[in-house]
Amino acid sequence: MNGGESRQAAQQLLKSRTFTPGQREMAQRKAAPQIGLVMGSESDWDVMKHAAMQLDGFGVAYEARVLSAHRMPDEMFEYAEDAGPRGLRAIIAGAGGAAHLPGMLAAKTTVPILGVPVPSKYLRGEDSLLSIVQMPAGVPVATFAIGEAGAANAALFVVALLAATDPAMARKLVAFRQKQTTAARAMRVPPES
Ligand code: RP5
Repeated sequence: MNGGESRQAAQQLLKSRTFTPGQREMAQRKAAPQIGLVMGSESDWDVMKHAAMQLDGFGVAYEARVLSAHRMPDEMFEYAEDAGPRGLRAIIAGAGGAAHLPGMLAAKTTVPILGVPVPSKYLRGEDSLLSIVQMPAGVPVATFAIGEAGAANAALFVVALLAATDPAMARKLVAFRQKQTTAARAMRVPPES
């Protein structure tokens, strides 16, 4: 069964069965990913899993896969071309070094691309950052911080995009921010304790 067929099967299952809320969320996630989470290598996962964790926390349906721009160019273009027709709302793309994956995806789709610079061995990700952020005018890639913070924030940015048309998601995002505010207000440093 290919990806399209398995999604169709999951959608059929969704229509034909009664679910508990948890089961429905799980089935919806399998049925229709809203977000693509792609990266140039499995070695990027340690960073990119921070995006996955945020998407999981907000119950956003996503698919995660390796898509190497220079080792899998044909698959990369196919993925970008199919992204819109498949209903992906955004693609978070992480890459390290000469990080052309986000820009090349952006070249082949108008689905918003969010680039995450992955730390590299010799230049600590400064190469990745400059490769991703310096897109010539006309084909944008929204670029985030190097590493885990960038991955997490790319996912949170996706949540904010979805929240614009999804009130339940908007409420979750407000609660998430409020939790951080509460935690910050409770912070104490040695002179006060
Ligand atoms: C890039 O090269 C990947 O995004 C990764 O950050 C980097 C190293 O890849 P591996 O040699 O670990 O596969 O394409």
